[in-house]
Amino acid sequence: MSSRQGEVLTIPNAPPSLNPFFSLACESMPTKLYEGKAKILYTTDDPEVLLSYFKDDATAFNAQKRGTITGKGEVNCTITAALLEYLEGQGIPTHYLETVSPTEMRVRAVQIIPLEVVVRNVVAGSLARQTGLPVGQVLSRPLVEFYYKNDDLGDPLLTGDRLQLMELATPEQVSTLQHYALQINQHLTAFFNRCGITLVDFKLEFGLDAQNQIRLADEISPDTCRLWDQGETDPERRVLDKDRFRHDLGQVEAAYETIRARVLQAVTSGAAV
Ligand code: AIR
Repeated sequence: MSSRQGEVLTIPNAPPSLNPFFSLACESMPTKLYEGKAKILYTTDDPEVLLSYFKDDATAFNAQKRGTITGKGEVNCTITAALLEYLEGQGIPTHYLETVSPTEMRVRAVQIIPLEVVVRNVVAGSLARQTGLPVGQVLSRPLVEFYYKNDDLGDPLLTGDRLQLMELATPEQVSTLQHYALQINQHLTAFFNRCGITLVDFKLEFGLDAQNQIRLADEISPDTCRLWDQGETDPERRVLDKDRFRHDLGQVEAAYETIRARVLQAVTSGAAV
């Protein structure tokens, strides 16, 4: 196939950092392994390493609402890298290896456990809707919830018995997930407090690496956390996360940018360590 002069050559299914100039140093052609709602995973030369590309695409309510948040890929890649590195430093095993472009990071290949682990410190979202508890009520202790990661079923909340019934993880793995989730909550709550932000709730995903070790995977970003500005009391103005997109509150990009700036400031000032 000949290419016309001036035409940009792109390799279908190759990650953005390799297009339009495909690296000859790369022994095997990277291929798209999995495309999710917010990220794409590509293979690399090393079977134990994948490339995770962060998209600007935004979805909510199990993809019933779709849109784009300009620059989100870059912002979420930066925030995720900073937070996963911070958590590694606190002794939490994660899949993060290194950032290779503004929207791409190398991660350890893990087999994702099909559970969404949600931790809540303050009443909001589905907890408020399903219990009638008032939004903003501080919980006396953090709540850890397990959801079945299955888009066709709408990611249902699992009871303890259903969790056992489904055999999505062994009882030992479930208690490790619970333990990590609470530890991560302590570290992230402290981190965000130093940024003047309340960590209301968040969702985590974990996977098993080649040695069968549980590692924190996926992302930690305003897409997956509820983050409220401690300097604002107004229930709409304080929102600095994906709820701005979900509920059409406007200023979505500005909110994500605020989180990036405060997270980076905390990291560079060393306040987070
Ligand atoms: N979450 C759950 N599924 C996808 C995501 N991102 C996150 C939300 C929120 C927390 O989990 O962003 O931070 C709880 O969500 P909800 O809707 O159950 O209240």
